[in-house]
Amino acid sequence: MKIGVVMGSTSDWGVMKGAIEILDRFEVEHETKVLSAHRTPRELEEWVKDLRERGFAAVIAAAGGAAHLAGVVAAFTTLPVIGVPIKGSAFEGMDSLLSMVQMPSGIPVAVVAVNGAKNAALLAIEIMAVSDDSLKLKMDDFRTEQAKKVLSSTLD
Ligand code: RP5
Repeated sequence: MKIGVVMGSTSDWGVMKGAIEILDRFEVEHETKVLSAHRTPRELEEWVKDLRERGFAAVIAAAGGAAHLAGVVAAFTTLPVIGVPIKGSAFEGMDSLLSMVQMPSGIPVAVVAVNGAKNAALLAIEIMAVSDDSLKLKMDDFRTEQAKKVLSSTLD
């Protein structure tokens, strides 16, 4: 199974690299695209429509401003869609957050924090791990390692 990662602009890449790092760390296959709900709506539909048939488990969609991308992706697939609101130059990312999180009933988008690319990848992996025991073990190791870091941390 694979994870799709789509972002509205190359300007989102600086944040979205964080998701790719996590997917690589867990050795999860992924396909990354720059496609926009506004600027390339037809190409976006074309990419999304057969993701399930192509073996994808979930889609991460990142956008800033009037961030319709995740909602539009969700309109074209019944795969789980995880939205990453990107912090733009206005409103500290609140505009993107509200655009993604306030999806009308019937077409869900799971939304992580503003610029929360890493959590989006972790959530996507957790979705895959429901039916993948080796991935579940990797997630357990990740959590253990994270806890160890906290417990061994010191203050200056
Ligand atoms: C959104 O508009 C993109 O996702 C990006 O976060 C924002 C700004 O895009 P650019 O003007 O930098 O291409 O569609």
